[in-house]
Amino acid sequence: MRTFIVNGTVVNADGRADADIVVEGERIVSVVPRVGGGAQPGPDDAVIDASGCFVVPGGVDAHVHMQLDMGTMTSSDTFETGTIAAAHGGTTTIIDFAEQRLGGNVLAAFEQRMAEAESQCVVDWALHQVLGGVNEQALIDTRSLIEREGVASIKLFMAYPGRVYSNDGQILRALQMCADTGMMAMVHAENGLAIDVLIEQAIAAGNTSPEFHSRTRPPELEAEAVHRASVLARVAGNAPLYIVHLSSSHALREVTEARARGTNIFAETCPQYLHLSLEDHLGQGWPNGAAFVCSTPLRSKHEHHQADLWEGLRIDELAVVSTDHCPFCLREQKLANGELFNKVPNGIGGVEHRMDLVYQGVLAGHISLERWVEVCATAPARLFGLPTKGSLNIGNDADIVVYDPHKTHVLSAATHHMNLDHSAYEGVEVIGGVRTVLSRGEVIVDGEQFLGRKGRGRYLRREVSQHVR
Ligand code: DUC
Ligand code: ZN
Ligand code: ZN
Repeated sequence: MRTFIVNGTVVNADGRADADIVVEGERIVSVVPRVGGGAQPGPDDAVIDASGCFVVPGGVDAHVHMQLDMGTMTSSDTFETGTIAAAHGGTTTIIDFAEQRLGGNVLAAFEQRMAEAESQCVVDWALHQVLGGVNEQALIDTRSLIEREGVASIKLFMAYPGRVYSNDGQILRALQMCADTGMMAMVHAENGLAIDVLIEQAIAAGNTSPEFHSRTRPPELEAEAVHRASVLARVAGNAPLYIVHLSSSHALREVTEARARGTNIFAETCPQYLHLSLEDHLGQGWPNGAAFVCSTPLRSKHEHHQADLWEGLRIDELAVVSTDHCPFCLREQKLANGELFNKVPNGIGGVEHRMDLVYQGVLAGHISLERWVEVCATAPARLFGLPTKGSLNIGNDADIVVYDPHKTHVLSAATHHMNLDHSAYEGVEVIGGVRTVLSRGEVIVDGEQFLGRKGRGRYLRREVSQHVR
């Protein structure tokens, strides 16, 4: 059976057109401009009328943490609930992480994560490999994951000493492996050793409330780490480097300067840094202030970070918007370890709201419609080796979103689909919204109705980034 999506405006990263899309099985088989009459469905074909709507590629969220094991607790969305929420928000591909912990085995960590995700995802999914203990064996094993499992990216931490932290020597070795193989090195760029001193001093002074999470992670220590990572990447032979959850003007400036020097560096930001600020939880105290504890932290409204991040997206100094979706329920999880900012698990839930929140930037004139599609779908697909995702081209997977620019809704824990008892975006009004979502040709969301099935999502073996070779 074929499905025709008719009467909409098809938007890709490189332009828009009044066109109809024909889907056969799991693939897009034609995109037919309506100037020539459009596509003509037969009596047996399904027809989706997209009048008044944008027809865009399904979103690719390259940074999420479903059921992330933190030792004493696990992030609250399972792969099933998190991907259902993603689907409702127009995201049809997620990339999560397999995590090697300090002293752990990379291949065992990968197998375990595969087993957790495999039977649950409702949309297509892939994994990055976290290296939490870089050593010779870990690098040998990680290198083998490209061929074995189609894993083309790693993640390293410059924060969290004693946990997943890598020192500069370890980072250099991992980056040399990336320069050699083409694997993308994602880096959490914050100077963890300095941050730990500031945390210790804040606690000793009795400054324990939630906003001290942000105050002990100043933007200078993010920028310093971005700079150091970019230098190490160059010294390693210009390894492909991707800065995750970039949150500040200071860090963005370092990315811009590194690019000007020819560094192979890319960066993502997240909806929380575009829409929320330190002032959202200043003075809120417990428990509500804990909702905004995430790393990198939210920045002050008064320092122009948000305006700079939107501008960075517009001019492609920032390539991607991912969510870093990492939800924890407020009382049972965020507060489980007591009312101390440094004991609150880091993370905000947002996988469902990314497309809507970035679309608000189109309405505000920060970025174009095409750029919205690019940063939410096309660029992450290209950067992370998913050639059949992220654009509405003939032959690509039919991951398609019918997006209604006239819909309005209010974001709230009462209505979202994430397994999360609060929302960092509670009460935020958005214009625009998802109407219909297809994943590999199957309608999985129709209005408010979820029509997909647990386990239907497919594991995606990935290629080396299109930006590498
Ligand atoms: N970094 C992430 O990427 N996600 C959750 C917490 C963190 O520090
Ligand atoms: Zn991080
Ligand atoms: Zn993350």
